[in-house]
Amino acid sequence: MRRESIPLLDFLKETKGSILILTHENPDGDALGSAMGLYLFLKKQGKDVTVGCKDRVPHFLDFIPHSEEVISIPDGRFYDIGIIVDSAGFYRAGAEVKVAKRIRIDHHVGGEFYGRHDFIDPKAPATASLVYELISAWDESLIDAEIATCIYAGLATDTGFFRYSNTNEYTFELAKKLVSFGADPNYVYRMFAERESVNKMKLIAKVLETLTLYEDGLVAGITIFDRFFKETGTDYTDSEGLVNYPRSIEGVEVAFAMIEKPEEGVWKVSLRSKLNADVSKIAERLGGGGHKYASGCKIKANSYEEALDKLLSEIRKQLELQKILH
Ligand SMILES: [Mn+2]
Repeated sequence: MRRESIPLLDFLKETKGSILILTHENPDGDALGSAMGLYLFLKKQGKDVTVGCKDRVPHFLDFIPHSEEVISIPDGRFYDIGIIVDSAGFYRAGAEVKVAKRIRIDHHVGGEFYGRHDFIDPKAPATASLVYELISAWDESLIDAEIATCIYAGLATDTGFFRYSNTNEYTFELAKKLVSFGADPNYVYRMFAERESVNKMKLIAKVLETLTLYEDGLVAGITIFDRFFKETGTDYTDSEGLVNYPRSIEGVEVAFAMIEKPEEGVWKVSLRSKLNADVSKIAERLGGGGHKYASGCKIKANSYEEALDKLLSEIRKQLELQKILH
């Protein structure tokens, strides 16, 4: 992508302040890859930089170079600058942090804006691609194999390993550059996708039992009850990506996964669209957000049935608005 200038670049070059890079809670590959790529690069530039996350690094992302250096927030320390990546706002960190200046690097539509140093482009295939733009415009020669691996992990996971609709000529151009800097596509894929536990397979079996179709097969959903984790010896992080099962069914336009979070008293919902439906609109009406093809929200309800009803009626409304459902 061609840009006139990136105000954040000049700001970071100048600053001598302490920097805290944050990901959203329950980080995915793009959030952690973006944060770690930026962190490693800023360290090489001699900046005072820390990277933090509310949750521990999940097993499927622990291959990301130096991810063991991620600190747990809130940490009580005061930072001059806070940079949150791959998030619609600082609220997505899921914990209070003390920062004097807030900055956002992201590719979500909408969200909170903190000023001219935000670096946001909803057309970017991943937040990691924005981090790449920033650091390559600064000093491409500092991009080593570890930094390239972080960025590649973000790009590959957010594009479904180059299968989703955000995969285009630019995505491959960037991937090519990252491979030339030392990222290994097969390594990243094996580490991310082929280190599942037997317990996770047992979880998938239970979850697929809940698979239900609605609206004559245009909508498909799965439910992950909290007891499933206990029964199979898995945890919340094992629910990542399961929404792709209902999405993969022929004729399905909107897929969802409802995940019970009893400690928060909510149902966490992941929404996916295959072709035309804009699931970000559904998530926004339920207090969440995201992209046209991938969004999420949390639904507070007194029962599972009530949460499901709320969700299904918003999905139906969106399909009607877009004339996908008549
Ligand atoms: Mn992302």
